[in-house]
Amino acid sequence: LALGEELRRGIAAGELEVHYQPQTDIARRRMVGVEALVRWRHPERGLLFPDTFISLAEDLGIVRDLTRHVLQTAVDQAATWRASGHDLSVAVNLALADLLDPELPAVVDAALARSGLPAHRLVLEITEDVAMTDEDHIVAVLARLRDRGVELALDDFGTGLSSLARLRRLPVQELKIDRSFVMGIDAGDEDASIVRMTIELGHALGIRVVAEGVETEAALDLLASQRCDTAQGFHFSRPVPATELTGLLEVGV
Ligand code: G
Ligand code: G
Ligand code: MN
Ligand code: NA
Repeated sequence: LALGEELRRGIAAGELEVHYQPQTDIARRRMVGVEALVRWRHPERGLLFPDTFISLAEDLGIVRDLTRHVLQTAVDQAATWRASGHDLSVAVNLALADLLDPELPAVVDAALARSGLPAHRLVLEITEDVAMTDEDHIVAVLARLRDRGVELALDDFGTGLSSLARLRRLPVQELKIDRSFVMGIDAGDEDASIVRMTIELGHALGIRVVAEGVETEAALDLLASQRCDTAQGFHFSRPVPATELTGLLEVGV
């Protein structure tokens, strides 16, 4: 648990950083939002990615501290971009422990109030697996969050065990197609069929659809022909620090 103790210390010492990955409106070819992705600037080990410490934070019961930091940082940053004329949404990932935290709605309210960011510019991402867990309680928590005017996204869609009946009951405004379906997409292949079907499902339910893992112009063109709403991926940018994202906004990505 050495790394766990270090993570407690690192969070308290302000070693977590938030990077941002652009989300582009496909029809208008314009950046409309960012996803906030946490990194840990470890003093000896360098920049650590969330796959090395999120599950550790969950095991230690400190993911709420991590989420509070990411949420406040991301919302403040989106308010700063907004003040300089860039009206972006900002998406923050939540873990199961966050949804089970009775203080979460108040934490969200406080972050929005402090920053002045309009609630509808905050998107909270919940993975498909989490959304399908302990369903009635999760649906109630999501509804409480939704009452604040924040938007809700179902992340990694297609990889978990979604039922259409549950999907219909979830108050989500966005589906994020998992990157495993999008990265190697080619017209006429099975992934293209799955993606097309997912876009149609989302639209039939009045939900916008984001494709993750868009790495090529060809993938983007195919998604455009399938009327996908938004694209995110290395074709536009990898996740970058706020100052670099500001640079991308200024050149008009
Ligand atoms: O680039 P990437 O390595 O950032 O992200 C890897 C995974 O970590 C993704 O599944 C992402 O959802 C998750 N992740 C990134 N940032 C956060 C965060 O702030 N909180 C939570 N709970 N998960 C995150
Ligand atoms: O929350 P989620 O699992 O969706 O986090 C997004 C993850 O996907 C991050 O780890 C991010 O670095 C990664 N990612 C974003 N765009 C791409 C891409 O185009 N290709 C690949 N391989 N990974 C990506
Ligand atoms: Mn995500
Ligand atoms: Na995802």
